[in-house]
Amino acid sequence: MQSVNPERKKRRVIDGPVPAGDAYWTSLRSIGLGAGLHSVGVTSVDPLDRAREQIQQRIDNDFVNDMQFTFRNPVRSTTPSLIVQDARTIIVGAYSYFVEDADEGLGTPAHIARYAWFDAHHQMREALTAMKDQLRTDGHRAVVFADDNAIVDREIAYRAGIGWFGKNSNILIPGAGSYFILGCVVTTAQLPLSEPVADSCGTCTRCIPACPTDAIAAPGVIDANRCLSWLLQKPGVFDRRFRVALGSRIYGCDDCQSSCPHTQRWSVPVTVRSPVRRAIETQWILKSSDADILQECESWYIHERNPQWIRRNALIIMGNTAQPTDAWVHAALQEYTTSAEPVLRAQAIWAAARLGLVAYVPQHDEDPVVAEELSHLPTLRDDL
Ligand code: B12
Ligand code: SF4
Ligand code: SF4
Repeated sequence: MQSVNPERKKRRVIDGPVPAGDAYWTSLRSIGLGAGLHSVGVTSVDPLDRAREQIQQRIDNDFVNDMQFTFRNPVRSTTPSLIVQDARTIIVGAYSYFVEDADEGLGTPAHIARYAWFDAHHQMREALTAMKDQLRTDGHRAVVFADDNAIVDREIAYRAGIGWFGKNSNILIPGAGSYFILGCVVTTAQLPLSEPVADSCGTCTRCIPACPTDAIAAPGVIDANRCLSWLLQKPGVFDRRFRVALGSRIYGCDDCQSSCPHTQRWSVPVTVRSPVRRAIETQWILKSSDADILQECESWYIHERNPQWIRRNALIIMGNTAQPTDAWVHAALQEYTTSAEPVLRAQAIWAAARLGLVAYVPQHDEDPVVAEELSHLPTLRDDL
């Protein structure tokens, strides 16, 4: 999720008549679909009023929990006309990230959510770029935004008729589910606007109880204080209340989508042009160098590119899923219960207590974060 878009610097001046209208849209549409997008649609650059109001409500209801992204500057991220001079329309594209499941055969897997199994963003950006290039060739200004804090993607996708807002807050595409990422091309071209599609959740509410932490506060409303997808990215000690629920997740969470009947039934397999990786060995994370972790997790959002947040998550997974008899667990506890980083010391102490390896739990620690952990030690894991 980047905040700086280098393409915005490249501006072109429009001379004379430029192509527009229905026939032009038909040709752009086939370029986008031909480049791998599953669906495309068009919306205006009118302000995203509903998204702005909802962002403000999330802030007022204390659902944001230090997230920055589109919440940092809500007016900017909901005013598309500000991001490309004289823009008239936004072409929105959806790119599938669905790949068939398979066992990675790892001893203690740290599971990755589907959207990060491969670099889907790179593939989507290429597809959007194909449309952008055509627009520029035809004399329009056109800029690609893919998971960029400058614009609220789901709201423009809804307006462009890509799909409806599911109760899990994702955009669901009719007959294709929600395993899609979204991006757009903001352009000066005048194109026919698409119509939003009707809600098809109906009376279904399956995703709400499927969330392991009750993070769906109301239909379409996520409380980031409880959402594992955010807590895995957030810096600091992992919220104690949700460590057990984290299970073996290392990055992202799929439960509110994998529980959805539309997504279960209709997901659209994508052709992947890079290696697919569904999980990483937990042991590997805990013994690898900073450089190796950052390289392995290159496309992930990692706060300040600091690998300690990935190690923190791996320590929780170890506490939740590893066997206390494994030699690597002892090596990791030895290293991390004496780490210079209080956050890692605290998480390692939690894992040691969960695994019943209390010999690694110190009596005292001067650091307030670790001292707090020592006064809230968890009970032994149920299966041990
Ligand atoms: C911040 C963020 C997060 C945060 C907060 C999520 C959230 N719901 O706000 C965290 C880190 C938790 C997160 C998690 C995930 N994210 Co995210 N995230 C973003 C980001 C950067 C901004 C989202 C935003 O602005 N939210 C603002 C709030 C107000 O929007 P909203 O929650 O969607 O609210 C809308 C609905 O409530 C709707 N609405 C209003 N009234 C009503 C009433 C009803 C009944 C309903 C149903 C809806 C509804 O209108 C609101 C405004 O549009 C976008 C990228 C971008 N630049 O837009 C990606 C994005 C939303 N994330 C995405 C993905 C893939 C995910 C994950 C699936 C990743 C994973 N596997 O872990 C999870 C899904 C969690 C979930 N259920 O939302 C995709 C979504 C694709 C899709 N098909 O919808 C996006 C668009 C990235 C991308 N470019 O593809 N994400
Ligand atoms: S991503 Fe996971 S934790 Fe977040 S709302 Fe969905 S199911 Fe709940
Ligand atoms: S599980 Fe049901 S309620 Fe939730 S998004 Fe899917 S169809 Fe909608």
